Amino acid sequence: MGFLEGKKILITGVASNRSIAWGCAEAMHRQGAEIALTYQNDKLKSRVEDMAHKCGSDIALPLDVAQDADIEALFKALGERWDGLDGIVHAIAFAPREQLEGDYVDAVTREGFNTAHEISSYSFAALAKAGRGMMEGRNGALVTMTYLGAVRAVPNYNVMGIAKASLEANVRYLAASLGPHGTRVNGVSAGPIRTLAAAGISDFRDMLKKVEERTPLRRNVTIEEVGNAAAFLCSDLASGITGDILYVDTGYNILGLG
Ligand code: 0WD
Repeated sequence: MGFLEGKKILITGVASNRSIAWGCAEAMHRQGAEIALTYQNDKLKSRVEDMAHKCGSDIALPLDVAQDADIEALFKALGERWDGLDGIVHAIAFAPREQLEGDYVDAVTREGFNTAHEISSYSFAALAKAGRGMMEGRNGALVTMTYLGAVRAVPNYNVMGIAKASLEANVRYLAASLGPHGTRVNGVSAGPIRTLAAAGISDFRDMLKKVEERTPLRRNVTIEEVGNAAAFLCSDLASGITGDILYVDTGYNILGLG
């Protein structure tokens, strides 16, 4: 029996079979969870529906986190299928491409800053708020995906690093707010993985190579490994853990002079 048997988990941010969200969906399905997926736009609809089927689910719902109406409709639709919710995985981030290259001060704009924060950080609080009712008193958990750029200045990551710092603070504030209602909130800080979102970061290939050369385990992390950690955090095995950031990065974050 899997350690998520009987749990109902909503997973956002599946864009392809390379997505971290897909690693989470597969890992959680393996552990016996019932899965619901979301897709950002109509272009992704049939792909995400097929991926939901692979997890034994027929729940794939639209969600653009920039739209309050989408968030509201998502939980309404989910409520028609499920009597409660035990977990939400937030694996969504976006900044305009020109924000993610070159010098931070040259690149940053008011609009780029606001967009990065709205889509990559506020959306986590928005999902927590909208899902709160369905999760009340079920010992459920929220998990988001963050990156080392939240706490270190990483070349080209720029405004996304500041949005991730906001997201990590969001983890702590949400944990404090939802803990008394029986809901835990944590983040996974993943090492770099080649996904659609990562393709937008300038010199990403170079980043993968540098990590592989220097990190304690001498390899990059996989979506399966990140998914397994997220599955653990959503499970009752992690019942004492909230407000935390778990590094799943083959150890890179511990290095000083790598
Ligand atoms: O190296 C990496 N890939 C890392 C990613 C290292 C550490 C953390 N992360 C984080 C990302 O910042 C993000 O928060 O993991 C999360 C998932 O990212 P991913 O799996 O790397 O990327 P991807 O497969 O592209 O999925 C992210 C998806 C979007 O994909 P694209 O590339 O089409 O923007 O987030 C979704 C979208 O499907 N997304 C949205 N969903 C709903 N509403 C929105 C939106 N407005 N914007 C983006």
